[in-house]
Amino acid sequence: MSAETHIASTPYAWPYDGDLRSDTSALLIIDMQTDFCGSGGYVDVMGYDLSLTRAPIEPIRCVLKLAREKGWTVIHTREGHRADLSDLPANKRWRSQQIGDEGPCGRILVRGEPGWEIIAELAPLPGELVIDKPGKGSFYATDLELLLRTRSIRNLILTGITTDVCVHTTMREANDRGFECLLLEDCCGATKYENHLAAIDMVKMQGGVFGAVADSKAVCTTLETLS
Ligand code: C5J
Repeated sequence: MSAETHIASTPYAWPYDGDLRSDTSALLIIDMQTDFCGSGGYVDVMGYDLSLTRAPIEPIRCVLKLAREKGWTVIHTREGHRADLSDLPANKRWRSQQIGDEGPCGRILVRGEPGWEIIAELAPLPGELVIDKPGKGSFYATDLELLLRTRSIRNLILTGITTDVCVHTTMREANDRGFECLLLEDCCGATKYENHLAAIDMVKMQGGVFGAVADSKAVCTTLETLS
């Protein structure tokens, strides 16, 4: 192997083996949909502070710009359900009662509705992979793993919302599948700031139990040097 490349991160310099290459790395942007960070969307309707889930928009934009320039695989995800809600488990429906209701941005978390769309600032470009998922994890009931394996992706940088729910679930799923994961703390956000901090902290335990944590600046500094 040629010289090792690492991103400054905690609790270890990521990736563990220094094998960071554009063709085997992917940027994952999770659920940056109006329903989670836009006015009139699901999170807004529930009364949470939108500034918390909107905070990662600009940092993600910076990383996304560079990842695109460097030819990384970029993958966007969207949480949502079929119009007839036939893929909405009864217990999720019971707990998340607004799903399927008519809201200011159309039916909440229903595929094809305005609120379900990825926000304009982070809209996928033609050719970028978009994963539609009915659950919190991006691997469950999707072809994400197949797409990653087909492209020989080894390293995954995770961004998006919310840190403690869909981002964390996806990071755990990815880690168990052997993907080397890096979470960018300023590129994600939660509906409660303390939960965001706790979710970040959990990753760093046990020598990096699910991977490592860095920020957008550290990633951009290293990406600039990659061919
Ligand atoms: C939630 C998500 N929080 N994208 N979804 O229900 O984290």
